[in-house]
Amino acid sequence: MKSVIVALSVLFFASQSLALDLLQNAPGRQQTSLNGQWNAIVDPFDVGDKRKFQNFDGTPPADKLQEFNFDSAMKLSVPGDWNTQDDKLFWYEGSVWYEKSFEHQAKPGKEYMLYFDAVNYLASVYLNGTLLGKHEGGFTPFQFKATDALKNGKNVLVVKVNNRREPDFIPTMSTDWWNYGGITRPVRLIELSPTYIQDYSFTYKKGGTIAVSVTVTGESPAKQKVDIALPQLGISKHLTTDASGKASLTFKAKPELWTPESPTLYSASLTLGDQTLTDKIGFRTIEVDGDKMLLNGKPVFLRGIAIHEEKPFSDGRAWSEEEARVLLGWAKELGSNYVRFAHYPHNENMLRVADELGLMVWAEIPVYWDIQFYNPEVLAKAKQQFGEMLFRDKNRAAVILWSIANETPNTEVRTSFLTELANTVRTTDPTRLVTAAINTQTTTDSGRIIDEAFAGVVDVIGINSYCGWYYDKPETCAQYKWQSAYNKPIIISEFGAGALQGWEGDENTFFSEAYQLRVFKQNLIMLDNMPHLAGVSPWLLKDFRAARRPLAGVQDYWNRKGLLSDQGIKKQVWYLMQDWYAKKEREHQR
Ligand code: GCB
Repeated sequence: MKSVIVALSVLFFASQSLALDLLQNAPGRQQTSLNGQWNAIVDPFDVGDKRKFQNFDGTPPADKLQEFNFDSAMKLSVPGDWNTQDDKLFWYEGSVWYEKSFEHQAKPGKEYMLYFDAVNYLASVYLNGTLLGKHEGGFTPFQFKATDALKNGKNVLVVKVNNRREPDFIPTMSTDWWNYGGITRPVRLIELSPTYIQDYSFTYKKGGTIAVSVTVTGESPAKQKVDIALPQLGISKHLTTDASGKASLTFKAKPELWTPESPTLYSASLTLGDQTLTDKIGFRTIEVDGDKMLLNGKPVFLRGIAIHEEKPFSDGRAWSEEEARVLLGWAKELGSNYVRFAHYPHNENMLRVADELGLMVWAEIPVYWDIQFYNPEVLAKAKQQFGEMLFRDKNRAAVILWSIANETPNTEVRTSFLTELANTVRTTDPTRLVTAAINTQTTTDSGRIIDEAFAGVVDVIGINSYCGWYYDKPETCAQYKWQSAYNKPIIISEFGAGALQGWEGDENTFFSEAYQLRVFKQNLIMLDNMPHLAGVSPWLLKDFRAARRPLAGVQDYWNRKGLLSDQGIKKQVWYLMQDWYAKKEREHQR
């Protein structure tokens, strides 16, 4: 009887996996780019909604005053945040109507999908006057079928974007990063055959097997033949989809495994009729054994750096491959084998370049500080955002850690919310580790004890620790004694101090480079003595825009905790970290 009850309760409480019908590998599809200059009308009072000022199809507005006229409106670049494109919009939080016309000739028998890599935060999409759909969440992709609304000849696409903060949003009212609004990532009109490959995944399993799964969708998904090839491995397989369009296969293979030192990626192709999708796939395993993280079965120490998705040499949202190469190139130069993509899903280029450069990735959604943990709708939003990120990035070997939260309060309602989220993530992707950045330890005279229940929920414990900056003298950090109630790997997911690059001042002067250096030196002694330590990601690569950081002449609305200035200039602390990572690498090789 007992076992039956257990089985039933498991069934009852089992978290559902996050299934989505997004397109896998959007950049690799046949498409027309809708990037470029768009017309834009700033609408702080949401007059556009109420007055129905536009027919959204290019015909003149019914409003005889024609106050809302796209033709004479300002222009904004897409992709791009609006805040750094026009001084007047620097602080703006509200609605902007975007409009773009484009020519289109439908090819016989083809389907078309409008795919947005990300819009922050709410988006309503109208094509030739038809509302295709709405999306919530600022950092993940979404798509709408466009075939029926498209016309041959001129088409008018209108997107209402709103980035106003609300209590039940993720993130919520307060964050320590800039609330950049706009169509911040590419917009694609993707061309599909009536029956097409919607999704696929490649997973490597311990002992030398590769599992491939494919989902075909559209007109007739059943009994479709899909050819899979990994030519460098001499592998070519044929799959046939079942009644629901799914097919999977497991086979033996001996790929060279992906590591930071040798990030081997294999060309993969999936062919359905005359359509072929290609990708580059790395194979590796990641697991935890006691307090060690094992990459391909071997202990690995994560030498990392936290990164915000901002342009390398200025403020503004980054989105391009070129920018990803600069940001991640710096991480490599520092001696990193790992990056923490704070505090939201970064653009797909960041993941693909990390795959290529051999940087293990901590990926997270903006469950940041105190969101509405009691609100089931907010839990649903967290699952949706996680699902969209996980779906997009599941084929990236670089991603080893899914982070579900950053610095959340130690309350029962938060722990049950995050436990549910952790279970959902594990059910959806059992091949990676779940983590979170935690900052609620028990403080004693001599240090800190990691003992809260939530640390028991994650596979790897992230700890944000600001000894020497927000509390305690730097010298006390070196004396810290850390203890953990859990025999699990710990990553110091943040530590740091602010400094204005080039600012004169001695090591007792807050915001001088010398003070920042002093804080880092003492923290590195702490880290050298820390039990269970499996990695670190100091806060952070580069100074970034933050509305919470007003100090005139020093911060000027920049968070100054970068190892690099807002223009990418190295601070003294950069070289200290670089030396420490070189030392860690040598220790690890021994
Ligand atoms: C933190 C947060 C991070 C902030 C940082 C800071 O603990 O996780 O988002 O930017 O501290 O600079 O205070």
